[in-house]
Amino acid sequence: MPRLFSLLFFLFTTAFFANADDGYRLWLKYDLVSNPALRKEYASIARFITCSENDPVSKTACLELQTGLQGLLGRPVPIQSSLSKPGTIELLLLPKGTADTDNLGKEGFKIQSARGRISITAAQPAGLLYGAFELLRYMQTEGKTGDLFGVHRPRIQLRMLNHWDNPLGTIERGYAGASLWKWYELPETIDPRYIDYARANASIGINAVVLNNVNASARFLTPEYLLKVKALADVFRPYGIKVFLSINFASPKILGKLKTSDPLDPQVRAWWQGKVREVYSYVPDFGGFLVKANSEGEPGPQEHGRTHADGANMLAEAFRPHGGLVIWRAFVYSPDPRGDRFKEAYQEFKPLDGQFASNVVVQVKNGPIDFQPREPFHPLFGAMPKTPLAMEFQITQEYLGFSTNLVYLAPLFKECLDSDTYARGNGSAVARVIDGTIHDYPITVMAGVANTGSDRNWTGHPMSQANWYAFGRLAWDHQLSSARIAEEWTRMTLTQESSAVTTIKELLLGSRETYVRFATPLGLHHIMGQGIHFGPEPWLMRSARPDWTSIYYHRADSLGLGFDRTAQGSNALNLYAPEVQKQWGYPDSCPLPYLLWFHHIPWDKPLSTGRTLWDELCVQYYAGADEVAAMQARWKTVKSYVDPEWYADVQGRLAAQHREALNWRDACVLYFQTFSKKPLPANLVPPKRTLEEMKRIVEIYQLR
Ligand code: GCV
Repeated sequence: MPRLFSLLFFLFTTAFFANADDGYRLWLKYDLVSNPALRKEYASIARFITCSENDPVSKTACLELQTGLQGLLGRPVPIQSSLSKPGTIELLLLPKGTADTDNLGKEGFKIQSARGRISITAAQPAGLLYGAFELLRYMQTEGKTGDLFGVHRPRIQLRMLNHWDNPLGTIERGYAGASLWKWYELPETIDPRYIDYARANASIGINAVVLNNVNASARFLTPEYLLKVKALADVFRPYGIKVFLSINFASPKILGKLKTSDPLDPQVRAWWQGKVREVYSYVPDFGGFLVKANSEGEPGPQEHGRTHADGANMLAEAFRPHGGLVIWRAFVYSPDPRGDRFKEAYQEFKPLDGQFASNVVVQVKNGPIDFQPREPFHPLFGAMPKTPLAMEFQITQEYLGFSTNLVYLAPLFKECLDSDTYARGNGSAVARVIDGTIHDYPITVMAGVANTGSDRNWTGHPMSQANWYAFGRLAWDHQLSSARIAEEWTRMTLTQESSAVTTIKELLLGSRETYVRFATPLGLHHIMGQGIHFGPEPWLMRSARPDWTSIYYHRADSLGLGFDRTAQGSNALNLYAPEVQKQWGYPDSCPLPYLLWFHHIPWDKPLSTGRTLWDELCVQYYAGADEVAAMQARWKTVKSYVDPEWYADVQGRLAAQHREALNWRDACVLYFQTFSKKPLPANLVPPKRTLEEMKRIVEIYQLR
């Protein structure tokens, strides 16, 4: 293993630095510190690195620190094994059982400076790894984004990427090329990119990955594929990353040739126990299973008359001897035309609170529908005190313009994390629910559906790297602000020039709201192109299921627009605490961003802006499209401060985004006008295209 590791490290460093700035190096560029005074200062504190620990993760920490410092300082920084002259950075594990080690936990670290030396201390090797990256981040951002010295600890235990990668190399909802995992080449060939991926994750604290799609193929549990999974786990382990798999609940039938996959059947239980034992024989530190069951056609316990808890607990029993977890998804909804999809996960899972085994976590999407550009927080976050709930965010931009749109997602993540559930009174923010503060959850998890792929720049849109980065940083510390994360990322990735940093930061920070404005303003949701989930299709009225159409959600008619979820409508509001109901329950006081999520509003109703609903809707659509034009103009101002390849790539994508924003604007304004029957506000120039033309443009995306 050590040999393999050195070889991989060599391959990675050569691959990582092969090209100038095609985006491959992500935020780990380690270019020379441009400010000479700072470079001198850093050089004086980083003349040597002392590493006396011998385990693989500590060794990674030392090598990463060395690689980073050499780049930043422009000269070699030798690693030595004994202590410790002035100018040394020392990585040290503390003796077990002291107050300090208890305080630092498994992954925390402390950075101190004394007698001309900097020490990074931790109770366990992962802490040294995260400490090394923290020190590097400090230097990469020229000390402008946060304090270095002191104790740092993650707020969430499992900070996890969920890959929706399929066995044949495609990625469900992936917009950055093919899967990173070359299943047919594994385990014999280890693509050096695997290690680049691992180090990027480690640098932002991600410590777990689910390798395959939740719409899972059973083949990942065969011995042939477990060997491949083992090969990846071996690469990721020195970076502190555990591997998980998504499973197909019908595997006992598919692979075991049993007559049933009923979770209460003794043979099925024995099959899973044997299978889990087998998985651990390949990957001794395997993390566990992620399960999508009885959702969108995936098999699950309900086919056998059993509950989600029966299914999850059966798997949990198989994991108990090995210390693994079952992460059971709450993304379920039935095709009831009279129901409200908003309520369905709540109705299925709330009654099961308290029935799950202690090694089960229920993973809940941030909102009740499906990763829309804006959603209210999922009502389950306020309703499961006895069941550890994991957060599931989507980093890949399924509903946010794929990889042609610049949309920085930290504000979307923060909006949900900061929402108060009132589960235990005032101050019960979603973040404090999932980090265990409110209900003392013993296990805490934040997952993000990955946006990585085989594109050279990893994420398709180069600026979407910021979303991978922001997810990791927020999973480590959800108290960080979107602005700070944007500044860190910009300084590490694009430029140190302060006016350009400010401009790029502002571009990032405003981008999500701009997308909401030109696509789904005022609380509209799920009116995008059918199936592909790209572009507008508000007129969609027929689909395989009613809750896959647009009219199910916007409910436009001659009277008004929006989904009435009050007591007069579906009463979904009732799933929230009374304080939340009070915020959103009345059309006159409901904040405009959530208005049409909860209310059917007459076209003529004056809103808090002083405009009627119809006028406000038009103003938002037009403002959103104009804002994209403004983003293009602002990007131009940073031209001389960012790499030319990046500049041109982002410029092209912003132009495409502007075209798409105009499509959203014209399609939605013209379509909703067929209900409102009103002219546009006087200061807006009506679309030059007709509704029929817009329908044809959008239909093109649906053609095979
Ligand atoms: C993996 C949405 C997506 C599906 C995805 C599903 C899920 O419906 O469109 O592609 O399937 O969510 O999260 O399971």
